[in-house]
Amino acid sequence: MERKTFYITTPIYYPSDKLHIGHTYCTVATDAFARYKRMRGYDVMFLTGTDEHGQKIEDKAKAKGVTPKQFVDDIVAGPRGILDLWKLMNISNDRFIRTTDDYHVEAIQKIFKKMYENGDIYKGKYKGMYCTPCESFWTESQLVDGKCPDCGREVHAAEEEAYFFRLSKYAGRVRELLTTTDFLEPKSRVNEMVNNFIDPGLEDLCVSRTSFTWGIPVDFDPGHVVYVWVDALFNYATALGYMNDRHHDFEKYWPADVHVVGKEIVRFHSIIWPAMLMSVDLPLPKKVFGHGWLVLNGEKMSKSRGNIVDPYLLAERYGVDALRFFLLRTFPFGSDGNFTNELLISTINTDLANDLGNLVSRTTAMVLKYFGGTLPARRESADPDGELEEMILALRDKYAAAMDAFAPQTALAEVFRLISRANKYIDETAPWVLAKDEANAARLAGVMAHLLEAIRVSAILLTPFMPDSCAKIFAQIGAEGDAVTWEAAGRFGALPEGAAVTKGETLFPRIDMAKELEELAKLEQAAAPAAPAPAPVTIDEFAKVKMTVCKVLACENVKKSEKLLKFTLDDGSGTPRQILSGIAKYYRAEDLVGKTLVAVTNLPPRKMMGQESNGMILSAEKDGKLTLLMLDDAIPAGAELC
Ligand code: ME8
Repeated sequence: MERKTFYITTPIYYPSDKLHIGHTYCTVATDAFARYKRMRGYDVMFLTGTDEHGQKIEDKAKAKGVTPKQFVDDIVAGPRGILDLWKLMNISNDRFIRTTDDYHVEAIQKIFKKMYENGDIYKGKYKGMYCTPCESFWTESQLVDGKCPDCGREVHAAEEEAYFFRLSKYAGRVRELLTTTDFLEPKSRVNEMVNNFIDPGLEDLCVSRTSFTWGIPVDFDPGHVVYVWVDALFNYATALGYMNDRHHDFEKYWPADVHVVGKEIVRFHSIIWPAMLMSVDLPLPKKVFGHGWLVLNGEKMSKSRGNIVDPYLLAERYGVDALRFFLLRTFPFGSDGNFTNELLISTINTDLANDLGNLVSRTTAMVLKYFGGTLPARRESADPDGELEEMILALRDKYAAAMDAFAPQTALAEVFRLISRANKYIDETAPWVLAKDEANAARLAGVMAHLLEAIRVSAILLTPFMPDSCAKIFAQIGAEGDAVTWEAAGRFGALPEGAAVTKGETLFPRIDMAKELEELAKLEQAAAPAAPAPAPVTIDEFAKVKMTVCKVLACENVKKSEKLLKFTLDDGSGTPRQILSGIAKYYRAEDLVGKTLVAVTNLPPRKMMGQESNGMILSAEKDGKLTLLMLDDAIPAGAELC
């Protein structure tokens, strides 16, 4: 019988910068889904790749003094590039497409022509606002606070002769697809698409550019290059051989079972992509799943914001499997998740070192100590074996339901419920007590067998997440062949009699949190881009700041504020000046009376904790330590700094 196919894709990544942990999240998740489906016997095609055209790449290459192709070659295939990263992260993609590959370029030209010939692409003039980083045109009404609604960055006015795709023609069919089927998930994203984009009116989409050249040329109209999103989206079809002879799997795998994409590109995948497929008369993908972002302090990671986390650094420090696991265990896939180093380390320590690692090392150590590594055939059951057995038997279906719903976090939570239960089972059955009396040998063997089964089934189900570590676990408990299949994850007692347990290396060493956080902070600081040099000020600008010598007449703490001190100052004008300053942590109010300080005295008044402050007292700060600027008491109040 022919195996059922499963075609799954990640987005194709922009090789404009090195990839960060957010990109890794998307690819690792897709990899876990692909491995899960393979384990279930599907014939899987897992595609990823790179999206190499567009103005952004052309600009960056120019700035670096290389050709766009040289630029992308380095980021895709160079040392520590995208291909290296996926190898490091143990990504099991079956194919990798680069949109600069010849076959893709030719196919896109044919597809563009096909849509032109069927009347869905026509020539017109484009006027609008363009976001270069997103390669997106926007109308004024779509902008948010005058900025790109996707990334929040500056846009600029652009006008050019261009080809348009009749997106408006497909609005009704796309709306129906989104609202009456499970095409787009999670469901919350459907409302966003319908309310924000479809119902306000879908305008035809500008699908060619003349303002730059780094793209696929429209072969029947030189000077125009194909809009990068048309070029990019069709990768999912060309990579299988659509409109080209390089590959021959289109019939076999199309339509895609799922496109896994980040939430900001759901619009392209759930509106523009199905509309273009309708235009060329191809079956639609079965699903688009829009996952959330990994954020740092609430902000999306991006190199331009300087807040990226380097997957190479993390994988090298903690191991690839621990990183893969952390990403999918910690954050619900459909929502945003806040990445912190603390969370990463505590997840590794709690789940992997304490729970899983301990279960494996305690169990294997006991089987070795009590039985020399091989359990005797005579085994006895007693409480609480039944409960553990039931949990083991029920786990596979729960896990499958979660994985089929693209909820890896839930699937992992189920596995870890069993792992915790198994650890508790050790305490309840107290094997070290049983071991004291030879008469308990059969019962002790029964306990060990239950533990080994809990480990075996857990490791099968954890394999899509941590392939290498699970292979090591199988080796330690002597599980192989039929005992480690999906089918065997649904059975109790699949570990063959006579299986040999061996002692292995520590799977997940515990990390000293405090020491590690300090180390990481140092490494991140060393890797951080140097702060840009402050913009120079002219002498005239500097002269605008009025700095006056002041004597402290009175000083007290501001009620209900831990930070603020209230100063009454003699600034030489004859009228006392009130300034509030956030230095209560560093000075006692009474110690400052009579001191000679410097204040900026031409700032506009501002209210702090309901009280007016007229200026700013100068102090010096280094490494978190703050010192007021105090002058010789001989300098009179009202003297100006110059
Ligand atoms: O969008 N958290 O490429 P891309 C989670 N070339 N996911 C993140 C993320 C984060 N912090 N940062 C990025 C493109 N991603 C297009 C795709 S497909 C035909 C063309 C995800 O390199 C992002 O959401 O900017 C997207 O799904 C993927 O990485 C690629 O982003």
